[in-house]
Amino acid sequence: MDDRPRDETPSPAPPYYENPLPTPGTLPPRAWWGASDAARLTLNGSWAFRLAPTASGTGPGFTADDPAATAGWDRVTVPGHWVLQGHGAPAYTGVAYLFPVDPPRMPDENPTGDHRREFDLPGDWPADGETLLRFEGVDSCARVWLNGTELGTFQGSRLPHEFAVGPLLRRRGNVLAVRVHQWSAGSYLEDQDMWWLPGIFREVSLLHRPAGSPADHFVHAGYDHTTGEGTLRVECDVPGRVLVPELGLDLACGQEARAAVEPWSAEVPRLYAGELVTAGERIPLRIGFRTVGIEDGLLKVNGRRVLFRGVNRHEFHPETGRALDRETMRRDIVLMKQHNVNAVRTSHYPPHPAFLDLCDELGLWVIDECDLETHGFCWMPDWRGNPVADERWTPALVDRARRMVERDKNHPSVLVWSLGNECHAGRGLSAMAAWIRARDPARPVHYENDPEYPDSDIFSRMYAPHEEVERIGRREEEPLSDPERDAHRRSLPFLLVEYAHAMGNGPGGLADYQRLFETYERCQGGFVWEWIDHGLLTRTADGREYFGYGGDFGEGYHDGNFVCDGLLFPDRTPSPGLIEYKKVVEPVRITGDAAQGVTIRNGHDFAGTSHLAFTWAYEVEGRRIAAGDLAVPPLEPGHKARLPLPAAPADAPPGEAVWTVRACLRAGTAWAEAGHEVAWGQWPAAPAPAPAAPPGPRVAPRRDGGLITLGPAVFDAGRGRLRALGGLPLAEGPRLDVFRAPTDNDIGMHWEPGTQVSVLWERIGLHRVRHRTDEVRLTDEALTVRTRVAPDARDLALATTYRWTADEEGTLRLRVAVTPEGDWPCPLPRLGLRLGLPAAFGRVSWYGGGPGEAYPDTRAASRLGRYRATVEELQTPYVRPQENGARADVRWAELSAGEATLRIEADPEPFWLTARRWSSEQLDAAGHTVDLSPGEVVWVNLDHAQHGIGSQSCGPAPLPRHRLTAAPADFGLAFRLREGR
Ligand code: IPT
Repeated sequence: MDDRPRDETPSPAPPYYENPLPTPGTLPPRAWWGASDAARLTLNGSWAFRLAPTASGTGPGFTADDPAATAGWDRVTVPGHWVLQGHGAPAYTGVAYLFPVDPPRMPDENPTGDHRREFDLPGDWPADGETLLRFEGVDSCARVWLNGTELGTFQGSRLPHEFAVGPLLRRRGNVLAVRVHQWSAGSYLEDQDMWWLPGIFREVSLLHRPAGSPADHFVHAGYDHTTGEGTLRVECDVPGRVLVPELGLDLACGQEARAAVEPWSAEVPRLYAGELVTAGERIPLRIGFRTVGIEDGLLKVNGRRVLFRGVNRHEFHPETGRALDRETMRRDIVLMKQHNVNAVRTSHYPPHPAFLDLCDELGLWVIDECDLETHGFCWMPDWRGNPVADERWTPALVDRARRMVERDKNHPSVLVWSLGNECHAGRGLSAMAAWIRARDPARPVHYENDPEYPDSDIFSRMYAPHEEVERIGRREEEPLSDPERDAHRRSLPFLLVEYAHAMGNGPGGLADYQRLFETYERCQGGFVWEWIDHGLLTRTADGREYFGYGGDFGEGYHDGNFVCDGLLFPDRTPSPGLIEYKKVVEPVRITGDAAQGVTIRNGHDFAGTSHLAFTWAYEVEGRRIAAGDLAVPPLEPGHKARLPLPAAPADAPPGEAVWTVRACLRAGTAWAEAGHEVAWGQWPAAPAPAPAAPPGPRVAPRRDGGLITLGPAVFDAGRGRLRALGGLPLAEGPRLDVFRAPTDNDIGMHWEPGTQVSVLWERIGLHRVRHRTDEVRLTDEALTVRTRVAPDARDLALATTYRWTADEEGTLRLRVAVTPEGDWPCPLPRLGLRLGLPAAFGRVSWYGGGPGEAYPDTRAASRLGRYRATVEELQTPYVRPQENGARADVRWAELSAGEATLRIEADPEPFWLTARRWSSEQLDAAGHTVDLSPGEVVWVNLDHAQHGIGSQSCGPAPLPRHRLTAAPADFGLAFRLREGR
């Protein structure tokens, strides 16, 4: 028993890393500016480093200039994370804290990295003025010494911190020592769904502040859409002048000027170069005139409702984690612009400040989000202990809001401040919102996670199903119990701040959401979750590369591949999801029909169409027969035009004909070359042609010992399975297949409504169905094989009849009839045939949907054409292997090996084509891409139907019309083997 007199032993003050209060010592936050004429010195580079298991560190002091202080230390690169440089390991959890929840305390195990760097000042470093030491981002808590003197400590990983260091600096031999703790009180505020990655992961620099230079400045640049005038006022703490030569402006700080300007928008990111001239420093300004606000229940920029075609972006690189170089930041924005993305939410922390410069320059709407998430408290009753509801944390929360707003306030791209993510509700959030509104009344505030939205100017939801979004669009959402709160929420514009969870194959249902955004003005679009898979580049023992996810780094507790849910693969190759998104959100809609010509609708909010060149093409069976330019009159935003198309070419060959009209950039931009395709439309040029000529005279099947021959085909007589076609032995003859390697969306999340289909598939045993042959019947016309396909332990079955016929030209035809028996409790993954070809059949060409993968609710980008690919190229390398690679609407496909070609034709229903060098079961068993290796067989799936993809890995299941319900079905295919080219 503890019998110490409690009253007499005051509990010791918490160590700084467990103290949630912002520490004195750092300077007040201020705007970030990339360049000025004041001197700077980067301290990035190679630093001495040692890792200790606890917060007290190990070994002798390292803070002063003892040359032996770092004897035996290792080195790390700053910016960087030590766990990605051979010290300790990264760890991934989605919601859970990786330490016991007892705020603000931390366990003894608190990996602590001592960093030390020596430096000299450049010879011309000014002797006057002040010098600041600036950290752009340290995860999660730092204690800093310069030349043996402690400067202070700080928390707030994705936020800048500065110290005044002038008097401590020496010309030569400075020693900067930084102790970084992985865990701190601040970690309770940083429970974002991402890798836990400690370290000095953004720049460290010395900034000279000349006498008479400003501590801060605030550019206010508005736009009055009724007059076309911009207003400009720059606040500054020292006297100075603001010059904008292009506008002939020369005004004093604090003074307001008006001038006719071109406004800034994400679509037309017009920036004016200016300069803030003070006695001590000239600071370049990049001024974008724009006004944002909520008006008539809508979020408007420059007087117009805007539609967000957004993505949630984490900062991520597969080798350097959250330490990103400028090229990578630019690459992200270029890829976004090329894929018609116009908005970014900086989930869930302010990005590297240079990213926002690039958003200003290249044009993206930004929701800048504070470095705040306390999601892990959701597992305590009523979110007990949640820091946002505990006023001891309020100063830390306001400090974070302040550091974000002050740093980023001068970016025209930043439209909205977001308080943070997934913190539920609490007064701390209100304190943040109040501080922000007082400091910057010119931008709306967003917060999603309090259902009553007391602090938000936007009604915002994540992963809401389509029907809920539609209800909100109609302003018919379920009322809140408090009428005042309800009235407030009802008055707000609506955003899906996260939707369409892009984990693995998917997301499905994008086009169905987009229809709602384009129907209901209150629904102002959304932000796909998320931009990039956070897979870490990893190697097998024998050196093969793959992307690792949760659990691959020895973590005891982890959330697996939930960290790989982006539109880009970790190496920044676009996934099919991004290609689909590009099509779904294209800012120009091109539709048409054979009779009426083409309709072009400009869906931009600000831009006209004169930057686009339109072309038409007339294609027959995927071959271009005629093409030309289409003169489209300039269209204002929201306007449309209907235009005639030329007469169909008289000499066109017979066959299926389509019009394809494309809109491409006329001239190169900062993010794409001239000719880059922005939008397209395609439609039949004539009613579908009559079905092909009826098959020629049929040949009769013959029984020949244990075999049956039918024209070019040989079957085994016992089971009626196709063995060979025209001399080509099949590894496996076509038979019914309803299994697919569950996608992440099939596996789903237990908290989502509706049962996860993969669980049902597994329970039923769809991955190991049995085939029973009930009858093999020969008639003069056909070979008919009646079978029953059924899983073990159930009375469910698919009665399946194969009817084979052949004609004298050597074409083998198959008609399949499927009738479900029993009560199927789940949709079928797929319904079609699987066959196995020898491994040499590695080249594929097809006429159908392409070039990329498509499924019933991810097929907007699939365009009818003639395509070719190798079997390898048909694979989509999802970080966790799963069903992938289907091509939609296939009319015919040819698989070739040397001189031999197997042609498969729709007869008449188009089919889904999939080919891979492993079976669906092998695909299912693989955990990583390196677990798959080519076998002796090319497995081909020819599907009559596929189940939709949906977004149930965090969101709704496929919509009912994309479900593949077990029901009677009937489909046909024709096969022919050709030797020689
Ligand atoms: C939502 C989070 O905001 C986001 O950070 C990420 O975790 C995403 O989900 C899923 O990948 S929260 C969700 C559990 C509703």
